[in-house]
Amino acid sequence: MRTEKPVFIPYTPTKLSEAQSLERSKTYYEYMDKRRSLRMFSDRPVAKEIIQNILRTASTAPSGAHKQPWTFCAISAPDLKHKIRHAAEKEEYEGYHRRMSEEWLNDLKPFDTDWQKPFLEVAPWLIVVFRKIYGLNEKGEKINHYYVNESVGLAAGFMLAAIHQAGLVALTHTPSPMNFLGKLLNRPSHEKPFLLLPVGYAPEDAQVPLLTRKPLEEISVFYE
Ligand code: IYR
Repeated sequence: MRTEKPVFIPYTPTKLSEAQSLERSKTYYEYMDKRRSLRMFSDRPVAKEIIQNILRTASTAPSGAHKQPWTFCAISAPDLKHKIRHAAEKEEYEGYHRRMSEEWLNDLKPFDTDWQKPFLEVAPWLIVVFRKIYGLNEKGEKINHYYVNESVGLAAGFMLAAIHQAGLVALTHTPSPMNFLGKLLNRPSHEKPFLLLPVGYAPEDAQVPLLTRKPLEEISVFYE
């Protein structure tokens, strides 16, 4: 039975004219359109405080019943990055040689990927996003979480935008299966790895595959 009354406080959004809204929406689109996934990184260090701010931004994402069902692990320790690289490469080797279909391998040709993942050691930080399938209260009792995949996907999107805003680059890497990450990072069994993001600065000679994005007409339908 509910005993406490919900508390509401005023919300004061930034007030903009229509012209300002138009300008800012366009500028932000053009800025975000510059974001690319990178598979190569500079070994230039990235200050911990920058990573902390990125994680704070990710945690501003909406979540089911505001349960915030995520844990973000940030790794700069070289020995741990080394272990993660080797465990990831072991799974990726299996993937490229046995698990992935002919069609899948063909679809990946434009990216020129293979089982080797040196960027997992070169990038100064690895961020591992975990989804918490349930929470625990102070007494160790289970707390329900809702829409965990959607919530964690949103947080990961906010994180990628924050990484871009900080002038850094990342790769949304999902070595499959990823359960080695929970083991190496000592996470409890109700936390499941969702995404592994190497994060750092782009190297001077960075290259990305020539890709285009679908035009608005192809990805949207307006009902006016
Ligand atoms: N996990 C592999 C394969 C891979 C799969 C997809 I879907 C990609 O968009 C890219 C790679 C790897 O990381 O190489």
